[in-house]
Amino acid sequence: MAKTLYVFAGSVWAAAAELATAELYPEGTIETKSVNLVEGENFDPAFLKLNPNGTLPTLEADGKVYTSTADVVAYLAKESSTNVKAATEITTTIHEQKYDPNFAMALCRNDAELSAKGTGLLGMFVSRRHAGLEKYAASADGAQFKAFYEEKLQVNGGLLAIIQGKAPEEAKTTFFTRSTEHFENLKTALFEVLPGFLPGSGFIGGDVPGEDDYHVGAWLTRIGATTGAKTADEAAKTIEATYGAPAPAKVLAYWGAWTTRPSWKKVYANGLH
Ligand SMILES: N[C@@H](CCC(=O)N[C@@H](CS)C(=O)NCC(=O)O)C(=O)O
Ligand SMILES: *[C@@H]1O[C@H](CO)[C@@H](O)[C@H](O)[C@H]1NC(C)=O
Repeated sequence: MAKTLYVFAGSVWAAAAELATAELYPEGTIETKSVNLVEGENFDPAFLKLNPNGTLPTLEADGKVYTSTADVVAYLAKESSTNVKAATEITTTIHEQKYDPNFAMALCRNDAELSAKGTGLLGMFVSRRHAGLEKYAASADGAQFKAFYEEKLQVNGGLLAIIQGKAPEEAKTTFFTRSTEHFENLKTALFEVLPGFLPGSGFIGGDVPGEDDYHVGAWLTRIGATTGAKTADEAAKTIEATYGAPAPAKVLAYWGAWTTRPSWKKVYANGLH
């Protein structure tokens, strides 16, 4: 039966589902639809009716809707004709808030980072997303999601004010503190948590990726991108420069295992994200 996967080119967790799709299904088997997160299209009431959290990936299949990355990936694995190693607690770990790869992109630890990111993609993303939120919140069909919009407008508006230099000094300081903590958590993940569960070669799933690998591969690619890597080959250097130490051998081996696969090359053909 028809399956529609909702994705976006810059989305880290949609990429996990796209890696699974590219690994497990022949080209064209699964229809994908793009939901433009930059324009806040995930806040369209029509999309919120599908997924009340307004997040990607989302999968419609066989009359059901799968609304979290773990559920989408598990469904894709189960429905494929391939024997895929099921998800373990590793998937839960990599999705923990303290390792959030989206905040990895947004974090600013000081005025220099805030200024660089605020005038770059982050500033553009936060302001356009805000415009999208305001539009959908004001629409007739959006009335039923009032509480959802209010919360999103508050959080996104807070970040927008910081970027635009309109927030109270205290809000900015709190953001810098949270960012510094998050940066340290990401470093812990890369240097201690991942080496704790990664194999010396190949994948968590064995010779080929399993469910955990789709999640961890997408997470690691996003973290590589936040260190400034534009290609697979640059990541070892940019990770070392960002975190002040060479990436652990297991992380580099895992990076090599993923980035040489056709699925990874396909999903990240237009760049690491
Ligand atoms: N815990 C959720 C997180 C998914 C998520 O945060 N997706 C991002 C894209 S990578 C998203 O859709 N963000 C939309 C937003 O927060 O507005 C899951 O695993 O499905
Ligand atoms: C929305 O997100 C919350 C928190 O992550 C989760 O507990 C809930 O199950 C999600 N709802 C849907 C429909 O996915």
